[in-house]
Amino acid sequence: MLETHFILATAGHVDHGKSALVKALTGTDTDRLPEEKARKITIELGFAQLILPGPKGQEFHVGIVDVPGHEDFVRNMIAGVGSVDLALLVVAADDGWMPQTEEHMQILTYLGVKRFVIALTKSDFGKINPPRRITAQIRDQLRGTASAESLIIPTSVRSGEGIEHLKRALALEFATMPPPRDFGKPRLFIDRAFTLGGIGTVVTGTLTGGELRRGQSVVTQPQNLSARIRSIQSHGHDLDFAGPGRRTALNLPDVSIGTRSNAIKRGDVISVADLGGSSTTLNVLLEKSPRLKRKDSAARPLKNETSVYVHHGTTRVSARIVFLGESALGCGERAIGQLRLRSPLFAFLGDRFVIRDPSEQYTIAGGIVLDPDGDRENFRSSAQVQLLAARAAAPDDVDVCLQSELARCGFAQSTKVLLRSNFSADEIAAALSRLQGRGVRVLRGEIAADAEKWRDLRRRASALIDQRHEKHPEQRGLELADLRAALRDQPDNVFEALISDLCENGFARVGPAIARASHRATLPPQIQPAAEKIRTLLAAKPFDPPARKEIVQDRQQQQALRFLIEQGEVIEVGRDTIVSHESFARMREAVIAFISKNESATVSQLRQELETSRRVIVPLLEQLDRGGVTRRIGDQRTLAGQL
Ligand SMILES: Nc1nc2c(ncn2[C@@H]2O[C@H](COP(=O)(O)OP(=O)(O)OP(=O)(O)O)[C@@H](O)[C@H]2O)c(=O)[nH]1
Ligand SMILES: [Mg+2]
Repeated sequence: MLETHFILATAGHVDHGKSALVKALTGTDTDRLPEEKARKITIELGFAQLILPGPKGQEFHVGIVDVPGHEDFVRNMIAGVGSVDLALLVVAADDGWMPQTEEHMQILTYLGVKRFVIALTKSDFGKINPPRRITAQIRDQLRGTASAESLIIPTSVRSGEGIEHLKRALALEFATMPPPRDFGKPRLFIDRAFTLGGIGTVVTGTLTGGELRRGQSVVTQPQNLSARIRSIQSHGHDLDFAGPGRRTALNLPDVSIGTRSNAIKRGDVISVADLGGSSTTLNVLLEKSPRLKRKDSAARPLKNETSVYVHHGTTRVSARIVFLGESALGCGERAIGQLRLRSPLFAFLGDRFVIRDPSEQYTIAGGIVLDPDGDRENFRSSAQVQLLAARAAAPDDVDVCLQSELARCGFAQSTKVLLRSNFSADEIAAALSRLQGRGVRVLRGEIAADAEKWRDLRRRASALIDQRHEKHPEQRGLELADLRAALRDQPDNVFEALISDLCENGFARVGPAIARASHRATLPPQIQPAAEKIRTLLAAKPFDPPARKEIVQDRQQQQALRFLIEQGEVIEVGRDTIVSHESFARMREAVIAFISKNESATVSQLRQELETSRRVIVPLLEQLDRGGVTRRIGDQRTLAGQL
């Protein structure tokens, strides 16, 4: 049977019957704490499982998160609804749309929840307040929203009315929804962390974005702490792996619970190592709900430099808001800004968040992360402003996000670009190939580059090579090490991609240098006499020429010698020993002939045979050893091929 996993969260005003409804649907009492029992309200998140048959024989395994409705616990409510597929918004028939019904609705909207089913609870109170009137009030509240057409189902846990209808309605809703996205980037936002005797640390949360496996190494963010998953459970069942949309418990025996940097706690995120780290500056698109009523305190314009709480995943951190342009954000408005966080968050491009005031009384805004690696100093640089403007208009468009990233940074490793985003590696790769030739270039399959920035880099490189040819026509080209230093040390793979790109476009590698393919090194006339002098000196005593420093004494001679070496006419035998190519070949033959005849020979025998000096023969033999011609055994040389 096809099992699909979804997460549903309740929402709605205090005392409207959320927990009672979850109990009627699942049999689970989600209010477990003594304080919850005593006060008859929900304080902490509660969890239950509902298995629903689908219309086509499928089975929906629904993890339910039951949230508190009381205004003092909105913080817990937000932590429960960070990664939900569907909201079950509860409105009591005897009370109607109330302040936390509204606040929860705004929070869910800020967090991007698009699917709602509305339960009109306590329908047994219908005589006091006819359901039709409340239904009309609810429709009124939903008008113009994504949830305007949501089903409104009267229910009563007293009479049992509507419970089966609600189950069918939920199943039909799930049947039209795609399963939670698996984009290969798992994150489990921890909502509970505790220690079990004999088992050790256990954390629970809603898993999103990818899979986690038993035995897998994971990393806890933001403290970047490694751990290994010993076991996984979901709703009390052991699993080999868990996927997105599942309530998930992980046993992490290697780490302890606490607030120190080597411990984990509620609010932290379990993820995998290759997704980068956390950051303390987020560039974001902020919005303030158009639903806020002008007289509400929450409706006051959000001013630049305000201190707020940012709620992301199951955590919240203090932050200062800095707008890019505006001085304040009013209801129904959007603005690009930067969240300067007091402590780091593990956020992705595309993540949503909620903003509350510092006294934690009001939900005042929400938004979406446009760039998880904000830069405080360069926030208003033109490259940054362009990136933010493009993404603010289309934060879910992978092409836009990719193009803007490359336009800002120039080049990046194609497997690392947009790593901390809600796009999968496949989506990014597909976007890269779509954008090839449209402002983006992919080089050697591994470097993604902004086409214009790449052209610039190539232009700079070819200008440097041409300059070298012009200034030093006697040289074979520009040494790669010099080119790299002049281009301010690009990373290895960018530099290699640049060299191969140049080599496909009119340049060629010549040993450790690069040159125009058409370049032929020539000695300028004023240096030719110096070259002649070197030739003459080397030819006078071909096997025992003078030391290099005696041959080369001025700049012109240095230039001439470099030319002769690069052309292969002169061989550098040792640091202070040069011989002509012809002499080198003859000495090599003589060494081979002598050893062939005698099986082996000492340095001194070979020196006498060649009538040369130790200064020449020692480095010559070392070079022949390195070249695989001879082999040194003790103080004897044999031919390398003999053994
Ligand atoms: N008559 C009647 N009472 C109900 C119904 N559903 C819930 N109640 C009562 O309403 C009260 C509140 O119910 P809860 O389920 O705790 O409400 P809640 O929305 O979970 O409250 P918080 O979690 O604190 O926000 C309880 O006394 C329930 O017995 C119903 O369908 N009919
Ligand atoms: Mg409750």
